[in-house]
Amino acid sequence: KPPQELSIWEDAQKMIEKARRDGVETVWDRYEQQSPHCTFCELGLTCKNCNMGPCRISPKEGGKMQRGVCGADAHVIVARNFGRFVAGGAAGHSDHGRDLIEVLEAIVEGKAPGYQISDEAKLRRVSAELGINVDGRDVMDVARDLMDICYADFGSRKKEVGFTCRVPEKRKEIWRKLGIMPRGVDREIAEMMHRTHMGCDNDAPNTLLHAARTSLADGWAGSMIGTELSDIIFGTPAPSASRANLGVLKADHVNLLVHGHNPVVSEMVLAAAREPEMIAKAKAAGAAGINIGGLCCTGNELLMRQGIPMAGNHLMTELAIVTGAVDAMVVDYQCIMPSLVQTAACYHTKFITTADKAKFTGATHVSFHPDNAVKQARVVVEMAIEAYERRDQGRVEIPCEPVDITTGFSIEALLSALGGTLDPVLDAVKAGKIRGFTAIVGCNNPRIKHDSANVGLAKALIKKDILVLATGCVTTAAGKAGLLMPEGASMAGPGLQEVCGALGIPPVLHMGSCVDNSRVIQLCAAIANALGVDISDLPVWGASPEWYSEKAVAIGLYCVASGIPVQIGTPPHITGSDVVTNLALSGLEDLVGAAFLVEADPEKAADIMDERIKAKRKALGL
Ligand code: BF8
Repeated sequence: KPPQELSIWEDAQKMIEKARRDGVETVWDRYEQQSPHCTFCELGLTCKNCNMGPCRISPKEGGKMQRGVCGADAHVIVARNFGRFVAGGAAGHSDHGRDLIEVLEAIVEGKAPGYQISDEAKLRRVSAELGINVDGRDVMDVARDLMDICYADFGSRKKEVGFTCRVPEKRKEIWRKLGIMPRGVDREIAEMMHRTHMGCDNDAPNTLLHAARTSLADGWAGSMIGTELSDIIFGTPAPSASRANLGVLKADHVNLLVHGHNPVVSEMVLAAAREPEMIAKAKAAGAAGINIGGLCCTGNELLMRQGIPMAGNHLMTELAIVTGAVDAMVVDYQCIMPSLVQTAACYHTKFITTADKAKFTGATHVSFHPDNAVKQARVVVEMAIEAYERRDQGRVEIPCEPVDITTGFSIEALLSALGGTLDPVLDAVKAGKIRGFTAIVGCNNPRIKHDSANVGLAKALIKKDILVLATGCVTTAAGKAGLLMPEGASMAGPGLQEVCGALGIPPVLHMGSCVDNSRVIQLCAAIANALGVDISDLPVWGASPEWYSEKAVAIGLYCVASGIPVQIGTPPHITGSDVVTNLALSGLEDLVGAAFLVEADPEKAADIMDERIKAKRKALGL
């Protein structure tokens, strides 16, 4: 396919062309090789959970193969597969959250040189919320108690995870009645694996309810702990200016890209790159300096807190290397295409892994732990400088100029911009200037023209005076489209334009990484609490038009289970079961007050979302 059909962006199109010239395979090539995909698998009708199989169920009713060898029917198999998919996503976010607890533990024990408590006020505020006595106590004593409470949220000893203290009482009652109150992160994930073992939970709706519980443990515990501890350790984001697209790479600098998710690694690499000694080494190697750029979610983490520019999102990661200007890419875990090892090998790029739980054959492994991170970060930066010396400037092509963006809209930053209370925003909602909110989150997927739906939906919604919040890979998409700048409000409807003008904010607010979708649910809960209603009463949506990952499904499900309906561009592998599909698209509405909408067309999706927002506003008397 011509590059213009694969991505909406000039930088992507140019680099796809260059990859073809350079003989480098990309995700789009492999997608084509894999197409058409297996129909059984697409429908969710294959089961590999035991060694009597693998089995597949015929989608034709009445045909042969209506049950697996064990007797499981299509509904049970689809629900089991979906449950494990959600468990995978919840595990990813939550294990990331646990890594932050381990860093906090190392700080408390004095074994984490380079890490510190950067936001003591937030440490005390969050700890107090969780019932810890903070008055007059030493910061490290409070931190130790917070660490203990967070660890306990992963276990089996709680009836309700700690941050459910933020959830409106009405919502908690729904969860208790349905038996989906999250008790412990590891517990719900392990129970999901147990239930989907052969011969356990053989009732599809029952399995799906536990999938919801598992996702809630992610959103209200694993991810929320990840966000809150990241803020405490690295600082709570505040609005700042930055830039995005492949133009953030600099031909005359050592370019070091951080990719993955956890700021535990990327923050330390950034700190090392800023050391005068490292800059001197880069200059001695002939470079003008060291340029750190972000990819994917750890890029979001550095962007939110440090204003570090964003080189690209998920489908840009290979293309960044294709510029020939990336000297090193350092990664931790999640969403890192295994292909990057081969892409890097086509150039001079050093590909460096850092997490012992995410090694890549062929990569250089520099093992990061809280006690050695400062030292290892220097090793990484030195490797980038060495690679710069091998760079062939004749192969370098930086395809465009960067665009300006603004970032850093944590809840704390929003509140402080609004004078300490949500009232100005609520007033704008009541006056109809802001008609509702949508968090557009998640990924890219080669099934969909890169960023076409992410940008298309954001533009369609702001035109309807719906304020958009962006996280994850949607951030870069929105930024490249000019939607993260106050001037982007010119693309919004008149009401939103007025509010953005008055507050000096963009029509799309960057709230962080995918783990930071916890900020979105926290904000929804805070608005619901302020209005004395349930989250499902609010004129809000979640959306993930180009999602691809298990984590995105976990996010979608915890939003729905929290009362926030979610639009997705493509369905997960559940359509082989009408029981499961109907539950996802409508049945959940009766149970939790929200459901999924599958609509690939951004304009159509925006219209449907708008109708619901109208209905919710009316029910609230607005
Ligand atoms: O957690 S948005 S492609 S990078 S899964 Fe991955 Fe999707 Fe990007 Fe971050 Ni989230």
